[in-house]
Amino acid sequence: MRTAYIGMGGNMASWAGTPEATLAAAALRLESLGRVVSRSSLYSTEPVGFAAQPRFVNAVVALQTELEPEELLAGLLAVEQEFGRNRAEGFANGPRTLDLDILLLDDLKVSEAGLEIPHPRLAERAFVLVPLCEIDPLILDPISGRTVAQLLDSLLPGSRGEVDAVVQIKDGGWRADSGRCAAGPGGA
Ligand code: PH2
Ligand code: MG
Ligand code: MG
Repeated sequence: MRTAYIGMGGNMASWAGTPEATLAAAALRLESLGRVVSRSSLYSTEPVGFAAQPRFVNAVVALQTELEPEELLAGLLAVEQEFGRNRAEGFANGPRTLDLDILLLDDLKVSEAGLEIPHPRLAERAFVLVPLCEIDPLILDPISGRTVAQLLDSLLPGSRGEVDAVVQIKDGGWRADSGRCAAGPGGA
């Protein structure tokens, strides 16, 4: 059994409703691929890579799974499609109903056509590091050997409590427990 950290994002409505509702419904569908053992908060985030689009809603979930990396990827792509993701119409960094990315899978390193683990842009993106850090600041990136808290600190030195680009959405319906990343936005 491995633990996968799955990055979730979206900024267009799907049949399930708003991006918040889409992420909530998609998190339930992820139970078909394993067991969702923790969820970050939902975050409203500034678009990265292509600015002229609505803000994203992002979150990270921890998924315990027996699936091999390729099977997990296939399962995630199928859930994306279920929620109306159309890769033929979309473009890199553009608007989408649902994006599901494998950020980390234990300490595995995978480099294949169409599948790279850890996610190649993990260390550059506050919209994944903030929610990862909320789940557990000590999660290790097997490439750099650094924790997600250290990666976030390098990205946003000295400003982790005041990141406009990544804003926690206070929503009791999505997540039961509270954040554990003391230095992160919304943390204690
Ligand atoms: N995903 C991208 C590109 N840019 N920006 C935000 N804020 N959130 C995302 O999930 C996101 C993005 C490509 O996958
Ligand atoms: Mg992505
Ligand atoms: Mg993706």
